[in-house]
Amino acid sequence: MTKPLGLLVMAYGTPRSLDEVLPYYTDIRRGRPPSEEQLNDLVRRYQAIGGVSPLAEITTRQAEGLARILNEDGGRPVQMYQGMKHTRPFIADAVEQMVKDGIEEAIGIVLAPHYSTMSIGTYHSKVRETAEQFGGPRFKLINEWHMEPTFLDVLTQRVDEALTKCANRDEAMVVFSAHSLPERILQMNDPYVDQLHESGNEVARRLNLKHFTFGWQSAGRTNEPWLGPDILDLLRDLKKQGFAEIVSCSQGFVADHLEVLYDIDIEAQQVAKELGVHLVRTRQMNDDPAFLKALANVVRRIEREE
Ligand code: FEC
Repeated sequence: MTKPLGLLVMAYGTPRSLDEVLPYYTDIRRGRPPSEEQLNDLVRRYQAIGGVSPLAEITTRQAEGLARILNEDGGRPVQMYQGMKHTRPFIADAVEQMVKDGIEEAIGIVLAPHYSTMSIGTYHSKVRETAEQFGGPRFKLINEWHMEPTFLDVLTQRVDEALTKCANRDEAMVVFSAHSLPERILQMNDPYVDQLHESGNEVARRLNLKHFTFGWQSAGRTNEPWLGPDILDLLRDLKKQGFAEIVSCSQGFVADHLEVLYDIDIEAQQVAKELGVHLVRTRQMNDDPAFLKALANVVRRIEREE
């Protein structure tokens, strides 16, 4: 019998209660605890979205749904493991468990579409480091999947659906956004910005959009410059340009979580309200079967590659 293929599904991770916010935030900051003010601000944001983020639960549904599709498509069976970047089960825990279970070959996919050395690259370093430490498994790691045609089908449908909520869809502006990163990635030949443009441009082409642009959201609270324009400034600028309806497509994320439920649904909506702008957000992918099928296509394709 063929041995199952290990499937490591990786995601950001989220605190499961407000008590876990401090260790989580400390991990994000690579071991440096946040100041009391920073911690209180983050706790306040979690409280504003109901106390905890739905991310953990959604990640589990996505990972289980993806594994189910792969185990029913007639291809090599998979054994799925979840590995989080900043909470338990950590990526290292998952890799260690794979070794204990005798998994020899595995594929790793991160639940984020675009590659940056500072995002997907750091998940991959952790996988490689731990696989080396435990002597396996042999991994094929997926760098990016933002141009997978079936993923773009769902993304296009989501933007189209949001546009139907606008009074005048032809005059609405679509803003494609992703998590901001420190501007220094621009000196590192990093593909992140180009990839965000590639998938956004393709959706715009498919929908024949008259008005679309790119912005950045959720920048970190550090002293160095981050990629801009920030989505809040962009909203103000677009209002000045005369746009009364704006669709926000957070295409860098695939789940409802803090960066969407707070940064867009609360913070950006507040700015839109002050400006008198109608802001419509596209629905996130979550566990939409069409989205999970798109991920399954990506996994099978990389499996076939030499
Ligand atoms: O719902 C939740 O609880 C978790 C939401 C969440 C997601 C997420 C995704 C990404 N991040 C990325 C980069 C950075 C960089 C820093 C940074 C900081 C935070 C903080 C929180 C947070 N991130 Fe995050 N991120 C999420 C949550 N992120 C909370 C800390 C407080 C704050 O700044 O708001 C800055 C680190 C530093 O201080 O040095 C950089 C990127 C993604 C998208 C790719 C991915 O999902 O991995 C890139 C979801």
